[in-house]
Amino acid sequence: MKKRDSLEATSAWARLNRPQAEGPDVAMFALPYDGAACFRAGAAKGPDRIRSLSSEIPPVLETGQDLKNLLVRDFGNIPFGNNFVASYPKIEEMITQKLEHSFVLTLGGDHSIAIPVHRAFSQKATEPIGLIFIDAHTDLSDQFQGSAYSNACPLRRTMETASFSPENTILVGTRCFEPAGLSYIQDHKIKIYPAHIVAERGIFAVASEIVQHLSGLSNVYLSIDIDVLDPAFAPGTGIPDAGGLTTRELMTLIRAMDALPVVGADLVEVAPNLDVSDVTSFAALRVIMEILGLVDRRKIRLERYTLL
Ligand SMILES: [Mn+2]
Repeated sequence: MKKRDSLEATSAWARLNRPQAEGPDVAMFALPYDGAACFRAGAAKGPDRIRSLSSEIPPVLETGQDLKNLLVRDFGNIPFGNNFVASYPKIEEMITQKLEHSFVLTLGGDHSIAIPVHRAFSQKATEPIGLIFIDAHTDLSDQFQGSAYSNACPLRRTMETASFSPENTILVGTRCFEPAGLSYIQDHKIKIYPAHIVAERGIFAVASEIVQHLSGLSNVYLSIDIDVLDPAFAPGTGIPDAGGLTTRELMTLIRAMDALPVVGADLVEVAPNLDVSDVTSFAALRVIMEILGLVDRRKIRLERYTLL
């Protein structure tokens, strides 16, 4: 009863949710699945917790940007049966349907939920997609604990799609490398800004290089694992790895992507059961608001701000 209320409530998502909107600017989906978490589960409860807290925040960014004209529609939790991988085609279909008219923002769940989402973007795209993969981990294992669909594998699966590619992918905030992931990065010469480089060089310098590197593309996608943040800022996640970004750096980074045609995003791995005082969910809300801010500014500047 309560969940249904918050999903259909216009108070959700900083009072921006419009449950009846046709062709919204932003179509939000949640995939509350954490069956692929290779360590501690809990991210399945992330979307409901973030959604319920989202009524508590105002629709204005820290810069003073008011999002009141942005049409957001939460399509809720996508249903899947007992076999998540078997439901990929259904998920892909739901996402591709929305890509004609809307920026698609997907909430996880563990990071494996990005596999069908990225496949949907890849199928629908007519132009290559740049990927900014913001994560403590590389997620590039071909298999992990016997599964090709573990949350240690999503970036590897994405690299196998037609529209994403190593040359158009940039990793940010990385600090935990499985040897297989490290070799893949080296072999494919993937551009990477590990967390220590972000700390040394500053987020503005890194952001402007990212913009330069991807500026020739028509589509850019953000995949954000909340564990990119230092555990001090986001303790509520499956594998909190020390030495990460600050929430401030992450918000600044997203805002600096203004110069790129960002057409979609996912935010994953918020695990409320591992959280302290909801700080991770609230950090996720800040991230979501900055993403909405990107879409809002693009909408003001351009007629078309969806996938090409
Ligand atoms: Mn990840």
